[in-house]
Amino acid sequence: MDQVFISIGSNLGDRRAYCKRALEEIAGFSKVLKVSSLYETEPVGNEDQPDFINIAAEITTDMSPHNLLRHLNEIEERLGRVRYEKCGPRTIDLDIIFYGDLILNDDDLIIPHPAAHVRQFVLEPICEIDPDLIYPGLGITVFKVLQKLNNDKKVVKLNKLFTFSQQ
Ligand code: PH2
Ligand code: MG
Ligand code: MG
Repeated sequence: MDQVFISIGSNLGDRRAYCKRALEEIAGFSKVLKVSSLYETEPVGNEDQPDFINIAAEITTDMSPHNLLRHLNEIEERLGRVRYEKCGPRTIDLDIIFYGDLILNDDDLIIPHPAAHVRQFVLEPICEIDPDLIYPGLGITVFKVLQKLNNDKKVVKLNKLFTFSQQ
């Protein structure tokens, strides 16, 4: 089964609680291998919004990428995400960053996530749990990709969310 990396973000309401609930729901249909610490991160893109909590999770699943995306979108809906504006504030955002070494360019799903290589708030949590991972399509480790970034936005590592143990 492929190793899949999911980026979790929240910047509305009880951000930690939304992240925790999203992880629990993800664990309901996949095997969660690793969860990063929480990171408090300054918004990128639309800067006029609250800081995010970002986390990375490494999972395995036998779901296809599109089926996984559908499940993640359903969790976003259950956790009250409303899409007011692109890149605007949200209770929860669940993005597929890597799906094994797959490279996919469909209209509704691009893997690796098209902006992941320039986003510290995505790369740093992934690097914490798997720094030696080769970035599909770039052929260098995520650690190297992170090193090359000049990001001036705040990304602060907080405590671990919780020890995630799955039966
Ligand atoms: N997500 C975005 C846009 N900007 N900034 C931070 N810090 N964290 C995010 O998760 C984030 C963002 C679009 O999905
Ligand atoms: Mg996103
Ligand atoms: Mg998203």
